[in-house]
Amino acid sequence: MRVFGAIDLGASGGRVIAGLVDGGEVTLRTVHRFGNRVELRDGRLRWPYAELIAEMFAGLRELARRYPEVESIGIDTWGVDYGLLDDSGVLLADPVSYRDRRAAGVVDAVHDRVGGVARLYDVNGLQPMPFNTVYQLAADDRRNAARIVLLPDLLGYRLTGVLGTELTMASTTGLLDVRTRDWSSVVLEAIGVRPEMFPPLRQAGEVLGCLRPEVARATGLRPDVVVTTVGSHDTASAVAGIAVEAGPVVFVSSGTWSLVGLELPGPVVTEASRRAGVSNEIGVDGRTLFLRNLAGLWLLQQSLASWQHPDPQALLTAAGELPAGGPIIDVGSNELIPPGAMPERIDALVRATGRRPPDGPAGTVRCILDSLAATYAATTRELARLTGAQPRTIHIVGGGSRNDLLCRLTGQLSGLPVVAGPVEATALGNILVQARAHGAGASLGIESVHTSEAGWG
Ligand code: LRH
Repeated sequence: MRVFGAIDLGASGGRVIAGLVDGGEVTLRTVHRFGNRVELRDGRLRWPYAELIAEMFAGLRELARRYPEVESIGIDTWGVDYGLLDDSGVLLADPVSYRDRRAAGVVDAVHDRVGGVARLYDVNGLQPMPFNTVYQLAADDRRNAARIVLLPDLLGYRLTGVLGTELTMASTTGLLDVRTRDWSSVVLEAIGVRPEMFPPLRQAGEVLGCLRPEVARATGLRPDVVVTTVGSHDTASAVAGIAVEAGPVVFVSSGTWSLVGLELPGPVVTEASRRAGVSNEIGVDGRTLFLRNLAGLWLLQQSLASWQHPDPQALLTAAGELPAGGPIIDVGSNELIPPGAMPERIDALVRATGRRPPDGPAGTVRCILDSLAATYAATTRELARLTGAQPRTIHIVGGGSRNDLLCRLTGQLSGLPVVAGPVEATALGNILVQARAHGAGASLGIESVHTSEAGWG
C-alpha cells in the first residue's frame, strides 16, 4: 500500500486527507478538517492566510503521525485568487477574496482595453465572472509586487520554496490564451502585467520539490516527502476524481459553487457558447472543461448562517415535503456573490420574477434546491445543444452529492439518471494524479473508493 496526502482548501472549509492506494483500490481518510471564511480587513474581504497555513501544518502533523510512510503531498484550492510577493519572496498582504467587490468596477474598462467583451472571450474562452484574476489584477495595487502567485502555488511555495504556476489553476485567471494555453500578451498588456511576474507554468503530475527542511521538522514528515503538482484548481481535481463511465457524462461539481460541464478534447469558443456563459477551463491531462460557473451550496450556507438555525437537517426534511412548482431564481446572478443577508436577496430575486417570495426558512431552502436542480438540468440541455453531445448521465460530486433532495430534483427535472458521489471527488482526483505520477496507480479510472464521510450536504 502507498500513501499520498491531499490538501484540499475550499472557500467554506479545508481538509487534509490521506489517500491509501492499493492497486485499483483507494481509501480516503480525513485526518484534519477546518473552517474557512472571508474577513473584512484593511477595507477588503480577505482570506485568513496565517490561520489557513497554521491549519495546513496541523493537518500535515496529523498526517505524519498517522501515516509516517506518506511519500507525496498534492494541493488544490478554489480558482482565481492569488498573492503578491515582493522581490525577496515575501507575501505583501493576505490574499483578497474573490467575494470582495474590488474588481467589479474595472470590468468594463478591461473589456474596453482588449477591444470588447466578445474579443476577450475569443482570446481566453472564459465566462466573464467579475472576480476572474484578470479583473482582480487590474483593480489591485501592484506597485511593490515582483511575483503573482496563484493560491495553491502559494501553499506549494510555503512547503517547498519552489515557485510554479499550475496550468489548470492558470486557466481560471482569464489571462491564458484558450488556444495556445500560454499567457496572452493581448490580455496581459491590457492590464499592464509582465508575463515574467508569473512563475513558470507546470502540469499536473510534475514534482514541484522536496519539503523545506524547516517544514519537515515542524510537521514530522520525512524530509524526502515531495509536493507533487496536481490539478490544483479544485474543479479540475474533482473531474479527475469522477469514475470513468461510457458515454458523455455531465459533471456537476457541487460545493460552494456549482460547476456544471462536459469534458471535451478541446475548446469550443463560439458566439453561442459566449452568449450561454460557458467557460473553457483546463482539466487534468489537458482536457477542456466546458462548464458554467453557478452559485452552489453557498446559498444554503449563507441562509443558514443568517437564520442561525439549530437544526438544518429538519429544515431540509421540511423543504423536501413542500410541493413542487415553487419559485426559482437565477443562481448565476452576480448579486448572490458577496456574503451577507442571503434570504432577503433570494426574496428580491423571486419578486423580480413576479412571484411571491418563499414562505419561511423551509420555503427558502426548497427555492434554493429547486433553483439549483433546475439550473443543472437546463445547463445540461444547453451543453448538449452547444456541443452536439448527448449526455446519458449527470454525475454530481462534492458536498451537493450528499443532498438527496438536490440529486432527486435534478434527476426529475433533467430526465437523466443521476449518479451521486463521491463527496470527496476533489481529494480523490488530487490523490489519483499523485498516485499515477509516482507509479502507484496506472490510470485515473478507479475500481473502488472508500471514504469516511457522511452528513449534511
Ligand atoms: C470552485 C471554484 C470555481 C471558481 C471559484 C472562485 O471552488 O474554484 O471554479 O470560479 O471557485
